[in-house]
Amino acid sequence: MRSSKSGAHLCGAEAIVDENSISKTVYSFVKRALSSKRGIPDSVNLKVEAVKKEPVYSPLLPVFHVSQPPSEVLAELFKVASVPPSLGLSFYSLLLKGPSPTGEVMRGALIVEIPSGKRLEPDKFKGVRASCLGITSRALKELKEKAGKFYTDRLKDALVLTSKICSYPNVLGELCVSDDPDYTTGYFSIPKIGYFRLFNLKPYGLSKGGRVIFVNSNLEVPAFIEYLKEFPFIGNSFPGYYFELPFR
Ligand code: WAQ
Ligand code: MG
Repeated sequence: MRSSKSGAHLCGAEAIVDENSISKTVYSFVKRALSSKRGIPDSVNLKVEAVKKEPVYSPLLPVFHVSQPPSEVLAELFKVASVPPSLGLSFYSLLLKGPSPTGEVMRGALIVEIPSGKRLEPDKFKGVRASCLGITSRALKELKEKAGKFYTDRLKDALVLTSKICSYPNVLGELCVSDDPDYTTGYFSIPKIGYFRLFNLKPYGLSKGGRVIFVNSNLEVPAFIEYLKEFPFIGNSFPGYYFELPFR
């Protein structure tokens, strides 16, 4: 699903579900589009497609609940991911300003090459959108149990999305700031290490945000984009929800 107003992106969502859940899912996506805090859309697009490729089943990344303010940990997280902190932080600022050339929110993610800082996404207005994302009922149950009161559906969606992104060779990490004015929680995730859940990542009330995928120069962009769009990825287990950082 994606919704827009006067051509500007408002919100989007995608899921792999079984046949019995199609109507329910379509209904919930329309409801989500119409209740977005970013505004009332004048257009909602929905696409329902059969999964054509054999899905890849994979464990989700573990989640680290970061209690420190983002300003105290972001630089360290960038270092762990081999992203130069000054470059990482400059893209964080860009997300808060609106990363499209006109300062608006993009529908998809930026792809940024490290160490050059060059933007590799072919369309700088739209970015690259990942799709074909699913989670098994067993993995969802594990996630809900382990996250307990910290579980939200947003966490589920974001964790599946970034676990797919981080499974691709030559990805170094992904930074995400929601574009919803009332959702100030975001994350930085690092392949094989985890999803670092960051609170108060942006000022309350700001309708800006976005995603940056940091990659090294060995990454082949067209194949990566095809992977993000076309290859079904289904999370089938969840390692754990932790309150201490895995380093330090
Ligand atoms: N593929 C690529 N980029 C996307 C996608 C996608 N499927 N969906 C969203 N984006 C980009 C797009 O530029 C949006 O403006 C931006 O990300 C933010 O999207 O509690 O709510 O749907 O741990 O606003 C993460 C924290 C919440 C969850 C993320 O993102 C938690 C969120 P939003
Ligand atoms: Mg949003």
